[in-house]
Amino acid sequence: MFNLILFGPPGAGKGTQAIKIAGKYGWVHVSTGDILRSEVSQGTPLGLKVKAVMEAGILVSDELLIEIMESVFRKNNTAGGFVLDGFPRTLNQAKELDRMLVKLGTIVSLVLSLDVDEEELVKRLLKRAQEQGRKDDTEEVIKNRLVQYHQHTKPLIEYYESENLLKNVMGVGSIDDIFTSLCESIIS
Ligand code: B4P
Repeated sequence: MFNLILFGPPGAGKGTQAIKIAGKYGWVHVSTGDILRSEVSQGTPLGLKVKAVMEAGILVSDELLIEIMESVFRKNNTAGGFVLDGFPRTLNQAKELDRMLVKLGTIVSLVLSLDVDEEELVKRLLKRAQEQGRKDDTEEVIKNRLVQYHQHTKPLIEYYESENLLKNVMGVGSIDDIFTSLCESIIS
């Protein structure tokens, strides 16, 4: 089982690239952002709980995320691989992920980190706001999401570097060129 984590700040293109990688290799694409947004749009009890938090650009609690991921792994226990997009986002989530994978007799295979400067991130997310109207793509919420990223998620770079699992990939350029670089990092 190949377990790939696609890592990066909000707007780095994790979702965009994760879909392409999952399609190419036949792996299961798990986007925690998409899972949470679908709960919100269906108005489930979980969705009602996380709606305000997401709209403010704050991270949803580790407890809920870990519960969601356990159920994803249980449902897909025969998968050949996973592309994790947006998870883990805290050190606690990363450690829980390790524990879940051990239970399945596997480990994190690779972490690919998309490097994109902050000016480009904001530009992309504001463009998406115009195209898709996502509630967390306003200028103020984007600022919050970047603060959350620097406080809680960026420290994972050190965690995965120390495990020798991290590779950096330039996340600026055409979607196809970035995809090619990611695929090269997967096979090398
Ligand atoms: P996510 O849905 O994961 O949101 P994201 O970080 O904005 O997306 P991504 O980096 O995937 O960017 P995308 O490809 O869409 O999270 C949303 C919220 O959910 C969080 O704020 C949090 O509240 C909650 N959440 C999710 N996971 C959680 C967790 N584990 N723990 C706690 N809370 C969690 O690309 C962005 C835009 O750029 C798109 O419009 C795209 O078309 C464009 N783009 C992509 N590549 C490009 C390129 N090369 N050039 C130009 N534009 C490009």
